[in-house]
Amino acid sequence: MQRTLSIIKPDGVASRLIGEVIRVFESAGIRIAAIKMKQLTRREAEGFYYVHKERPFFGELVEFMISGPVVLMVLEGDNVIARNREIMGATDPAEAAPGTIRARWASSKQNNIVHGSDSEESANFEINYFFSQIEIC
Ligand code: FUP
Repeated sequence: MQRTLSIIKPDGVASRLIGEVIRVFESAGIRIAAIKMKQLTRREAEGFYYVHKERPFFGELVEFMISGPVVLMVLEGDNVIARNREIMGATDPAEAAPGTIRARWASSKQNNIVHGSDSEESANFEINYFFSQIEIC
């Protein structure tokens, strides 16, 4: 059993897609082990994306991530890190496979509805960044 961090980004929340995204995960047999809504502070968003801090899009990405509340979730299931990445689709919605969350609802590489950890190492960092052990069921 594996865990990963999923975020419904501000565009997903603003477009009232919280229920749709959770439906996709639950329909795929993925369990929601923790969930909360939060308005990220600039500091929290910068810390979360610190691996991207030298990238040209970092400033805009942080602005976007603090532009409204997000939904933070711990997903649990077999091979859930890779499965969630498949279900989300490619970063750029133009390249995302049909039926994926990003192909269906994302509008750009930045405004792409969801985040999902890309490795076990980042999943551990990201889950612990937002959740304490007692918040995970
Ligand atoms: P992903 O893992 O699919 O979310 O994509 P990356 O780790 O490559 O990028 C992290 C986030 O940076 C993306 F979700 C959105 C943002 N990004 C941009 O805003 N512009 C880009 O050109 C690439 C990524």
